[in-house]
Amino acid sequence: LVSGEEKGRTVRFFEMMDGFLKNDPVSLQKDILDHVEFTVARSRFNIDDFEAYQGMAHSVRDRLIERWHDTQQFFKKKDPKRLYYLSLEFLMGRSLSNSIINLGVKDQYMDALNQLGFSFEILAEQEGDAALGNGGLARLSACQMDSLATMDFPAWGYGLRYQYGLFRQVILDGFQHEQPDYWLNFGNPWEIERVHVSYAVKFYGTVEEKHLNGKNCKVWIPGETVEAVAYDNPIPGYGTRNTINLRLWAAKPSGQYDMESFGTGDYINAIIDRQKAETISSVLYPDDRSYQGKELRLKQQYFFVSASVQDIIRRFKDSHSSFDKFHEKVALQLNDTHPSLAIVEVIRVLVDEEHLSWKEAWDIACNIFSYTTHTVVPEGLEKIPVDLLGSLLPRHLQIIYDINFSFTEELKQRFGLDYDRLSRMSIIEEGAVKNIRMANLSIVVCHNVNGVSRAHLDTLKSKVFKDFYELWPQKFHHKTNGITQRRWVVVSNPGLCDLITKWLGTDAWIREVDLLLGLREHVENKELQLEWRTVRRVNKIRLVEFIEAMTGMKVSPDAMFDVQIKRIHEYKRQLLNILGIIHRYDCIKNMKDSERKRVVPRVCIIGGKAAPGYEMAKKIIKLCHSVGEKINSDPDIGDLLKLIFIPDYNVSVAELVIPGSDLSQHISTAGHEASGTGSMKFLINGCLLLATADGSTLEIIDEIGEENMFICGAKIHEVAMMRENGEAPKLPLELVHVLRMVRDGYFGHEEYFKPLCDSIESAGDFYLLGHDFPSYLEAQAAADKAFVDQETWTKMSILSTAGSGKFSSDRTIGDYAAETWGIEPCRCPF
Ligand code: T68
Repeated sequence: LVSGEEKGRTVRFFEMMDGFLKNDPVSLQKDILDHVEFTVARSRFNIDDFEAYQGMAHSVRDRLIERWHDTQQFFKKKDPKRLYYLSLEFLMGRSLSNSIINLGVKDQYMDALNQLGFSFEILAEQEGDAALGNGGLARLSACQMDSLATMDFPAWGYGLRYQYGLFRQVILDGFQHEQPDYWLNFGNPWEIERVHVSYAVKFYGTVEEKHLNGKNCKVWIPGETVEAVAYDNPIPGYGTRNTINLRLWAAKPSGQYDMESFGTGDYINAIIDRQKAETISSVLYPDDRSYQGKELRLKQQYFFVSASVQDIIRRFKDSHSSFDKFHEKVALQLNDTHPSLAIVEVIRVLVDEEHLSWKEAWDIACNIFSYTTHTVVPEGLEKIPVDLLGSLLPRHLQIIYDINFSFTEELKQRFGLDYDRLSRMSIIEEGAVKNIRMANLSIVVCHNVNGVSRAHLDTLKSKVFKDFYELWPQKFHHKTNGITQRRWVVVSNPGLCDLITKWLGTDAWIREVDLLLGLREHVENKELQLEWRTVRRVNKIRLVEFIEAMTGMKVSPDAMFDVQIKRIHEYKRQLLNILGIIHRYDCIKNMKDSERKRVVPRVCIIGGKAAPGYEMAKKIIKLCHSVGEKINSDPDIGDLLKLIFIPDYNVSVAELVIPGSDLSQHISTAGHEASGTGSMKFLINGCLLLATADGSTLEIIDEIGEENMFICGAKIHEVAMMRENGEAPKLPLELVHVLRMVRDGYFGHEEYFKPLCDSIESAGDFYLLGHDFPSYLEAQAAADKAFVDQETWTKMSILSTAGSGKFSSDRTIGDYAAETWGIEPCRCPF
């Protein structure tokens, strides 16, 4: 409620501010120059590109903040059910282009910069990536934030503001080296520090039983307290005024003093000790699949969860006097189990601090939480040693035991004393080291458990969560992943964006992606085909220049650009790709001149990071370099084949590479990729896919037809059968020959590469490279054949874009909103 006096003051202030910020080129120029002079504190008479970027970024930030305020005010007034999206990783990439496009001011900024004598493209290049995440899971959360904002959902993201994002990959003599990514070095114009929004987060200590207000209560006396300070990152929607918030927490020493350590006179050491608190948010863990039960990782998880839960409850209490409506106003989404301590924290706060009964707190938790898993194998599930959790969070351990007690009682009622089942399903894993199974905890409490593709849900039901599916089939669902067409076409492929808009006669597809289907009716049109090829050619030339700048290699844009970019993993089988390239090289070497004329020239591009401790992945990177060196310098081969490794793969590299690729590879061993989202970015950009029938590829086949793709390899059920039978299939001769070349030192370093060869030839070939090699080569041959006929290729490319609508994160978010979160759009008036 706003008093008359306050209202009058607001109107007066608004008039003094001259209404909303103006977006005509002259106003933009003035704002940019003001920021250069007063925010960046550089002379406006001598501005370099970086300073101009900073000035521009700050002027965009002002416009974001304006809309952010309006949106938050509007949400406050309407008090809709809000979604809180908890993720330990957000891979946002750059913000400048995306922001001005979503704000609808790109053209005005282009004009303004031109008049000032700057090129937008050059300024955009000044920005570094925000890389607060590892791979698919983290980029998914970024795409989903964009969709939440665009679709007007009242949502908040919560995460951790790491000082060091994902490491930078430097290649020296073909080996990966990791360097720190101190991304905040030059300031970050996209965040707003909220020194007044901070919460104390407690660790360690003991739990005491106290009698308060006639009740027995547990009181947690912490051993350490750290302050969580909020940094807000506005996320603008496209075609709407709505700008939602991504709130990231940074750790700071607590304002509460431990008088004893200060009282002992060791003032300097007491300060230094307190400073150590900041390490909690200092660095992102670079392992994208394994869990090591490290104390710092657990601290990070609890730190961000505790601050977020306090913030959510504080916001709710601002406008509600009891918790009766909490479940009608709050939905909490767990992006994998990394934030699953939020479940325990909500129960703890409601019972210990808000004095609700256990039953009330339990019912609330069961109603508000949903969980999405990104894992396909039981070994990939997160476990935390009981001792570690008990010492860091003693009260939480008690609560977990209480939850487990009720749960196992329920199991006994249902299944009798089936001890095998009980031990499989228990939240506590017994053994030499007792562990807490975070997935079991999440499934027990969450009302909804989602997989990330149809095939993934099948695996969850039949393998990973089989027991739980039998108990609660109604909890299990899938929401096939998606990517945002704003970043992955509008920002990164403006040529294609304009072309699509021209042929559809509208740019409405940027919000309603299903309209892309309309391209199908024009697929036979020669004019469209020609324009399509022209746009793709321009993108390829841009990629050629980038490759030369990064690697010094000149490649021909006439060749087929064949790309595999993603984290390096044995199951993703970059090794299969490289062995295929060796085979191709060997074939060309042995060809007569007349045969060579028929070879389709290829530029093979591989990029991706290996987790620092993942030896096999690092060997794959080195093999790629050694093979590349040999092929690229072989005068016999010339432009027929090139192998390029693009170092330091990240979001902005992907934005450049994807629009310039002809063919992309998604060749995980079937059953190992939960979904895969890279394929969707290539698809919407009209790049053809060479893929195994795994994860979301199966749904892509349904949408665009197998005839428009190159599918190879064993199917999921075939892999399962081969594994069950324990058969090690006989390796095809072509593969044996290629492996022999590696073993014989054809590419040098034979000792170093030996484990790679052994993994296929003597260690059981777990990822089935041997089995899939022949059909992989066939798929590659089919791609060559199709590429020769450029008209057919172009049609396949157009049909790929046309059929990609299902794989927009707008569709995913719409499904989550309706089926899981129960939230409605809340659109801020313009
Ligand atoms: C990926 N998972 C899946 N995990 O592998 C991929 N894990 O199939 C899927 O498309 C994507 O999630 C989105 O659903 C990951 O990226 C991680 O990055 C990760 C990080 C830390 C710990 C465990």
